[in-house]
Amino acid sequence: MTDVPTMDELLKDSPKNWGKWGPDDEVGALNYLTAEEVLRGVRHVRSGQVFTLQRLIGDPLGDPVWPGRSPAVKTMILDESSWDGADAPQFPGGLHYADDKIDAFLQGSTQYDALGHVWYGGQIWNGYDARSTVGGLDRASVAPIAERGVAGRGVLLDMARFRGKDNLDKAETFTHEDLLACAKAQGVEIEPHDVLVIRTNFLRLFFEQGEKFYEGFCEPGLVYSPELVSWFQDMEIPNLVTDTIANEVTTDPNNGTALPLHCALMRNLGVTLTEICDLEKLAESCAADGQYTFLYAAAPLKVHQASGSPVNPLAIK
Ligand code: UVW
Repeated sequence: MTDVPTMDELLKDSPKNWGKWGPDDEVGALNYLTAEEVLRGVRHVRSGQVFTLQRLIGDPLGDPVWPGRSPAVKTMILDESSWDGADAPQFPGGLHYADDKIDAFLQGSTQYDALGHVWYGGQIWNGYDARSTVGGLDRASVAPIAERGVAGRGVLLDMARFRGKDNLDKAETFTHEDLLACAKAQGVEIEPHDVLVIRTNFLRLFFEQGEKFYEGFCEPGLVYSPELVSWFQDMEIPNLVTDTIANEVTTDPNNGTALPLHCALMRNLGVTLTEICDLEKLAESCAADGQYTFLYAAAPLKVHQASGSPVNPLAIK
């Protein structure tokens, strides 16, 4: 496509929350999740069922990663075989132990994106200079998000089930109007400050197709429009959580840009993005008991100056 607009052109009139929470803010729309919002989430705990939303890091079946990233490599450093040889370490009393490590992209599995993870026009969230990312994020890294933690009312929007499919297809799009229709069909209302948890089950294809999954790679997801951005702004959505790698349709079919919602929602409004979640057990439960709301709680890892971090979010019903 030759006439793909720049983000500056596409998002010229798009709203920004820069400065709304002060000149040093690094957590953006998570500021909406006040103590009252946490209690609003707690009121949706009814049966005490806990669902973990993280995918297994180092899954023998592979890690679905954004093209260019590689799956986690886990290495055993010490195991019972380490104590076989003459040079084996000795501990008083005969203690043996296992040790291991992983070499992994911080965004190679279920993860929180830092607000400084993407940018355009030389500025990241809150107007900070994009040069502040050089050698590590001095501003808007994931660490402040990890420090505060995330808790509030979560609402599952099961777009795959709503469309009567096992999983959404490559490049299949939906809008905020579709989210509202999905919520209505589920008998739930999306409220201001809700953490939106959207199921597509698209990654099923990764486990079914292997490498073929990446041919003509274009994930399904939300598609940019000024109206959608205004809706997120009006609803004061703090956090968008999905089971896809990039939270939005990878290439916008209307303008050819890549990941414009990362720019409009994350960079400009400060909405935190959470990706590659496993929503299957939660979705089964919601469909069975009709309760699509829950306490959502997540504590990404505190990694210094990082652009993202692994996380195991909880949905508690
Ligand atoms: C990019 O934005 C490139 O990656 P992610 O899907 O981790 O946000």
